[in-house]
Amino acid sequence: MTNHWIDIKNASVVVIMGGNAAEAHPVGFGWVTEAMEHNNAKLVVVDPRFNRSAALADCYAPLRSGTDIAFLLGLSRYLIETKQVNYEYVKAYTNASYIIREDFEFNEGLFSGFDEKSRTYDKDSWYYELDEDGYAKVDETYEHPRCVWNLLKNHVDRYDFETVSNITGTPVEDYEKVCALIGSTHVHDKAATFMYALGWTHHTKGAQNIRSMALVQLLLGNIGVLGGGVNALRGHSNVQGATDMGLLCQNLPGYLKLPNDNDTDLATYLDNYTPKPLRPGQTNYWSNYPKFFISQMKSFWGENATAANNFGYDWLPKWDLQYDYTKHIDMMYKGQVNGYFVQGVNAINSMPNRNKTLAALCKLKYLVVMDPLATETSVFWQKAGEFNDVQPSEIQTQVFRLPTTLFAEEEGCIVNSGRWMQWHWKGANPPGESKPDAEILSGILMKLRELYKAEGGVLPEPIEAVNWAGYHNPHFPHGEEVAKELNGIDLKTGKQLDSFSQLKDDGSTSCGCWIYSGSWTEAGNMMARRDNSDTSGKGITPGWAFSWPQNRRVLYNRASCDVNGKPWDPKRMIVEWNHGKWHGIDVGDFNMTLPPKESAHPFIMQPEGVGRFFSLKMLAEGPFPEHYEPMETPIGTNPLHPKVISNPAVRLLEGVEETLGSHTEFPYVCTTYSLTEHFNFWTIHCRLAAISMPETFVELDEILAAKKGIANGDWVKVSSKRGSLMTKALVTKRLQPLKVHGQMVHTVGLPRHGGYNGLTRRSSSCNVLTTEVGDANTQVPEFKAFLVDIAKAEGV
Ligand SMILES: Nc1nc2c(c(=O)[nH]1)N[C@H]1C(S)=C(S)[C@@H](COP(=O)(O)OP(=O)(O)OC[C@H]3O[C@@H](n4cnc5c(=O)[nH]c(N)nc54)[C@H](O)[C@@H]3O)O[C@H]1N2
Ligand SMILES: Nc1nc2c(c(=O)[nH]1)N[C@H]1C(S)=C(S)[C@@H](COP(=O)(O)OP(=O)(O)OC[C@H]3O[C@@H](n4cnc5c(=O)[nH]c(N)nc54)[C@H](O)[C@@H]3O)O[C@H]1N2
Ligand SMILES: [Mo]
Repeated sequence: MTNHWIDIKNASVVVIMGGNAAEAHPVGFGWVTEAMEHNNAKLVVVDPRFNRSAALADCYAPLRSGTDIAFLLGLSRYLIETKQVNYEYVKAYTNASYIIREDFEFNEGLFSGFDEKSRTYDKDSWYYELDEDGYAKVDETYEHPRCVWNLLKNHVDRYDFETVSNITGTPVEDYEKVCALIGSTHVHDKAATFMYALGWTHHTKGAQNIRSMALVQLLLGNIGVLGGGVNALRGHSNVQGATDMGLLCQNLPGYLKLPNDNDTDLATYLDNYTPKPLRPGQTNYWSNYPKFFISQMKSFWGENATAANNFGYDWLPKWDLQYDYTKHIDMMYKGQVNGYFVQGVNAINSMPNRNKTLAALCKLKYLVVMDPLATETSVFWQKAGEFNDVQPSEIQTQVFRLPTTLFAEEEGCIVNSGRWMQWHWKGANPPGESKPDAEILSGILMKLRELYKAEGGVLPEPIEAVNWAGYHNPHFPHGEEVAKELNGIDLKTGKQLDSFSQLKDDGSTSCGCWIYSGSWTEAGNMMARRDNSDTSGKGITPGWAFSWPQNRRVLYNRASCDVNGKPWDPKRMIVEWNHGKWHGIDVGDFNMTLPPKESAHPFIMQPEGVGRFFSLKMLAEGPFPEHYEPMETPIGTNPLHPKVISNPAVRLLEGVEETLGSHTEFPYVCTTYSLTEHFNFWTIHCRLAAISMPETFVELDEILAAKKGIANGDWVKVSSKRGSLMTKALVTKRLQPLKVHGQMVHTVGLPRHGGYNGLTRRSSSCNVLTTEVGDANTQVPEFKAFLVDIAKAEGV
């Protein structure tokens, strides 16, 4: 979240789109009802299903799953057309006036630089026109035909109300109401917040869904202000922390990059990831990259990292391919992988195309499952016979089950969606022989070192050099020790650092994760603070826990006031310039020693300091979002450009295209979602949760049910090109067929529920049906829009 949970109470309009906070974030949703009760806020919900969030909404609009970009680009067009734009904000704080290169083009659904064979873009033309000093050219008059504002206007112009409704199925009356409510926040004294999660990310254009919303928020001047922002609601309790810590295969902690094959040496690597300013006088905060990175290397390798050995750079693995989940399952499936560590994931239930995952696990030599529960993955062989002729006894994969503790059975820090690092204490002792993950992994490292010492082997250096010396017990580093290391230390004085502004690139500071700097200083554990005083009444509680970065609660907050430092809305003051000084209720997201004009570039992580309507080379499929159909489309065409139907830059692993179904065979859209009564697949092991929602089901609308002769409670078979499952029908008014491109499109819904190893009724997870094709940037699978058929099951 750019903002944080409590801040939602400051919103004038709350938009829940691409998520279902009332069910999946029921505690945080309390701040939505707070805004409605005490701030007269309006709640807008846009979702294919009339869900529990919709039940409380002032305005609900249905849309076809996978069409949010058309919806939001149409909204952008409406805002520009009706002049409901925060022009002062757009002028001062966005790249609207920047000029784009002459060779940039968009035609018939494709941007310039597309290579059909590799399904990738050469992105050179998606860039600013530069002057002789390397700075981006701007045209403050907005007359230049290639300034971003004119390109944006042109790009969204195609998305008029009828076109949008024709693609999304949203009735025009509903669409107009949503547009008017959101548009009402373009004035200085109103703000809208957008709350989203999987309804936007689980698509082949997930990242562009979120970009489309960011465009709307920039047009309205809603970023960096109280009650506004771009607010991703995170899933597992510490998934924010896991992402911060470099969970993704190409990241290092603190959103630094894991080097790839092209980063041949340290100097090249630092040069590739340290941006140069794109306008004069910019903060360009990533210019500090070398300080963050070298300090991280000191934390990784300790005294073994020296200037002479490039601070251990050469010991880091260099990636050649994106080894995300679907890629490595595909490699296993093709027999290219020996062993697989599954730590805190239930791959069989949660990951796409279950039958392929099952087949892949059968090809391993060994599988290690680290989990407190006996998950379906840890007994995968029991199901393997279901879809092929392999008998469980023929499967050679050796399985090791290492029972771990659960997060509540150890102390540590959990980072919530609002970036708060909250320390927690052990709630209970773990049962049986379970061990904390850190103890298991350290045990493996110690054993590997022993083996290398005794037997030798290739590439011993990283195993030998990794810095474990500081831990009291190298077999089990404690949470406190790791937290202090992540905060960072001045190696000359041995003192904890106060902030990442003290980091150096000469090896004299050590810091595991620069954004966490300040969380454990000489004054102690800032994450354990529990003072909830809110003196401003605006939900800013600096004495509660630690909010990265720098205990800042609202990111980009320089944008809450104008170029001269005067708050756009006095009631929404976060920082202001007063009597020759900055004052504020939050830590300023800029250098507070600079006068207003010199700090008037709030997006300090961008080398040009402004928000981007045109996102340059950031994303795989284009610098502007564009509507593409889901890979499995119920209408078989793209009404905007029939030649480019789905995302052209999607990665298609070998053989996957044949696993995609067509609308003639599988006519219904299927979407999958969470239930309040269960947490993913763990709580099927919990008796009370199992009683409250004992079995899975499929939701379908009354018209489709009548057409198929299906009554409420009937057993039905749901099938996709990849597999099928049996479940019970729940016939509901919550789903309605939508009129799309001249036809009625029906959506069916499957909850994330099921499994055969817990206490609920045995069933297959919805992932028997899903496809592994994913977002072109993140590879997150298209779990929310794929095609199925449904039929009454006879004789059950
Ligand atoms: N009780 C409970 N809480 C949970 C979880 C749980 O299992 N149970 N899971 C946790 C996890 S890991 C996560 S990631 C979060 C998930 O949190 P959410 O993303 O809020 O959860 P979902 O139910 O997957 O999906 C949200 C909504 O997206 C809608 N949707 C589907 N397709 C589209 C689309 O194309 N456009 C739009 N606008 N909406 C669409 C669905 O109908 C659904 O109502 O929840 C977390 N919280
Ligand atoms: N079709 C479809 N598929 C989906 C989704 C969807 O909406 N639709 N949602 C996706 C999303 S957002 C997510 S996050 C994934 C979730 O996918 P998973 O993460 O596979 O799902 P969980 O059931 O939450 O499994 C987490 C496991 O971690 C274990 N665990 C808990 N604490 C600890 C610990 O301290 N250490 C270790 N080692 N293990 C621990 C739990 O016992 C549990 O088995 O599913 C994805 N799959
Ligand atoms: Mo999640």
